[in-house]
Amino acid sequence: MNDRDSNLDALVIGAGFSGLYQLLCLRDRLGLSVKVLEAAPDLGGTWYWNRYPGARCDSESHSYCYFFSKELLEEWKWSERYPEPPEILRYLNHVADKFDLRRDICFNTRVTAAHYDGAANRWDVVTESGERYLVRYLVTAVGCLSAANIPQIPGLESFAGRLYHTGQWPPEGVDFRGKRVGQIGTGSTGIQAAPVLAESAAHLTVFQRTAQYSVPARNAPLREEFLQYVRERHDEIREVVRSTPNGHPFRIARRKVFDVSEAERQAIYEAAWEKGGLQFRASFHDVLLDKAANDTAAQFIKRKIREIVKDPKTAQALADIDHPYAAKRPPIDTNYFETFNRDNVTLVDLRAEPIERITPAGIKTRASEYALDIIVFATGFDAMTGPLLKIDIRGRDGIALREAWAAGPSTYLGLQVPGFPNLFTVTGPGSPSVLCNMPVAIEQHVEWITDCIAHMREHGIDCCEAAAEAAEKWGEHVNTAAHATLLPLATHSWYLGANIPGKPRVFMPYAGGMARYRAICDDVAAKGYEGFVMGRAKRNATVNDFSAGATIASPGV
Ligand code: NA7
Repeated sequence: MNDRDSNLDALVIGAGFSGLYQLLCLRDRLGLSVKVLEAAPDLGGTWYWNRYPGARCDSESHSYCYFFSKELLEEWKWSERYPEPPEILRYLNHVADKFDLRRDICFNTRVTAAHYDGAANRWDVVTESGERYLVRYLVTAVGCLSAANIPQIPGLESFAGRLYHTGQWPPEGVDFRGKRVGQIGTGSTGIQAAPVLAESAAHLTVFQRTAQYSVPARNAPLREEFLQYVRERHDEIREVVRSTPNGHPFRIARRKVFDVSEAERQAIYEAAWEKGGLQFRASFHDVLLDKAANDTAAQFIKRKIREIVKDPKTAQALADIDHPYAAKRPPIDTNYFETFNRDNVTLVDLRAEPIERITPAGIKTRASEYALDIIVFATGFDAMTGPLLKIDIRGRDGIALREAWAAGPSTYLGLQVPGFPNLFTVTGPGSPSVLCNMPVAIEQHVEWITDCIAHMREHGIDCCEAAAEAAEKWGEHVNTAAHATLLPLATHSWYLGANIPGKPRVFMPYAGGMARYRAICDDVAAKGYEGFVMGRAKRNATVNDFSAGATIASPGV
């Protein structure tokens, strides 16, 4: 093992949207010495790994970007309404070049452990190849959806063909021509992948456990007039993404579902369907708040599915959706339902015939055996907590994060965990994160963390830690915010951790809305970081001996 590198102030784990901006803020705004450690051979985070066929961003490109630099906004031009991974990677590379970020990123460097050394008030960070760093501040920028979930189906290792997970896609791509392909999973990813796989595979068999709603994305190249509009209105767009609950560049309608007549309602849904995208969800104010209101949107989409899909049995299986619309992450698609009208595509309804095992030749369900050359797992992620728990993170007194979160994640504002001083978690559980257009959530977190560290340095504070009481109250608030919506009614959603066997069922993202969350965070900071214990760690003493004057205040919720 190498000697510890103690010359850095801060380490950032991950070089996606979060890590790049966090590096820029800590290095160029605060003047800290910082390095980013990234497991992949290149930058991009989610977009480095998710290069499966059909992969696209579900946020509209003109809002899927950083807003901190006017110059950056003005010089970048997106080509499509929803960009594909190569274009997003080009954008992130442009950002990295413009701000000279690469020189402080170590690629192919996976962090395996991070232990808090109380005596030194430093994080002792270890990588897979044995490098060690001793730093004051540790920021995780590991993403919410980066720990791939490959379900442990019996016989998995016996399969004689090739297996791929969409979130670990080989950069060189996969040739599906002439192959019998099985796709397990019909979430946002599977819904994007199936139409593209069907175009090149000899046959595609889609294994569906839970039917999902989907609305057409209506992707298209961006016309010059639109680009011109965006160029002239960056401030306005920025204002919208910062003031709407989901950080998207459109506002949620004020009208409620039953404020309008049945005919008017259908016309509104029809127009939203034609327009496409996540905006469908914003057609009425109460779609995600009132079950009867939600039913009208659900019925509209189910009717569309039955109209599109010609085979009545397949249509029935696709439209047999058991949860409210948008209670699971709502996918958007390009010809997903139409794909089931192709001769080379079959839907297998796993509710009727569950998978029994994977065999050398394919997938065996209760009713049949499907011969396959390739299986694509579009089975999602151990979301939000998974990427953090993959690292052996230990806080004060050697407490493991895994132990601290045995009953589910506990954080204050999704930014810090009690018992883990100076550890900041960008888009951690308990923050809006996945319920928001991600770059908007990321920018807010990165800037808040930067301001917090600046505050510490200005005031000679060298230790910041979420107070246990504040985290407890915040956890209650996160739970209350979720239950004010229909989101918890999808009892099998990954928002609740329900997709991972044995994972505690806790609603993880903050559903109170990004704008409200931003106001809470700003208020906490304005009140001297209320709910955080700010202190000076005594030299040669354990860090929980804070200097006199450290405050534990109640959280600002
Ligand atoms: P999701 O949304 O978690 O979808 C995973 C899909 O895989 C979903 O249809 C699951 O069915 C299915 N699945 C998971 N495990 C199994 C097993 N064991 N057998 C059969 N089917 C299974 O992941 P995505 O990658 O699509 O999307 C993740 C996010 O990325 C997305 O929300 C966007 O934010 C971007 P289930 O519904 O659990 O019955």
